[in-house]
Amino acid sequence: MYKRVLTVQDISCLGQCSLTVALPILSACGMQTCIIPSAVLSTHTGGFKNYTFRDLTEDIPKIREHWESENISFDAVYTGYLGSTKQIEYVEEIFGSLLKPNAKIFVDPAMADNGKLYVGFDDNFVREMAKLCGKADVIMPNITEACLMTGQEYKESYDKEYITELFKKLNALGAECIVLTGVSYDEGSTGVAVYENGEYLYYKHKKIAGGCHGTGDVFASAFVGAAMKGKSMIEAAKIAADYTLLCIENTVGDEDHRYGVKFEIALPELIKTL
Ligand code: PXL
Repeated sequence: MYKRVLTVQDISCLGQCSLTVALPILSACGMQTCIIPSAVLSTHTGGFKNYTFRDLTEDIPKIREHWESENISFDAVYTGYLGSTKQIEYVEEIFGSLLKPNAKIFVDPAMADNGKLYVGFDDNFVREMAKLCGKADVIMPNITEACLMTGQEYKESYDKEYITELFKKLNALGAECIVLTGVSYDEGSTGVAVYENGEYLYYKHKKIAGGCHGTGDVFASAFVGAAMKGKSMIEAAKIAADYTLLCIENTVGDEDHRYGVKFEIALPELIKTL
């Protein structure tokens, strides 16, 4: 049961997202967690100005080659925020060379939210990310990312038919299993919709007003950890959603903590549920 997981995403030195979230959460889930930092930023790009950005793109193939020469392989790879289409290409090389035969590929196409692309991304990046999603076993987009990758119109309010349509289009990209976050059919609730083997499943939970940065990464990391612990997709989605909710509850209203969620103090709860 001791699995080795590789996660490729940036290090935002402050801001509780990407690797500073994925590494502790996956470790807490009992995974040997190996990392490839795609870039080092002083903070994440949402809400801070003048952040530094050290691009580590050219280190990715070098790290891969070294590990190949050492016969290292992984039970799973989980990609998050990637800084360029070149990085997507290098990640595809990792899929082809560092995975055990039945390894799982999880892709979080972290590039947009609330109907908008994050700073620094363009349509070409979206196209390449859609191709990367086609190579994954499980993808974990939010509705904005799903719409951008499929060309479906982004809507703030929608029905189950709209989500089912989105699933069909994402499935046509090649993704077998889809975990769609932030699916809300009424004012007071939101949830996670899971599509697997043509089946639609939904886990509804309460919606907390205000929202916090980095919750997509918290959810995706806990989801990957739970799934690699052997939980079914919908069970893993429930565990990850409940944990993320707890992290948000611990954080909203704290004016000194505008940049991420206090996920650390909720880790014991996550561990208990696993
Ligand atoms: O949480 C996603 C994320 C990861 N990494 C960086 C980001 C963001 C979202 O804005 O800016 C650098």
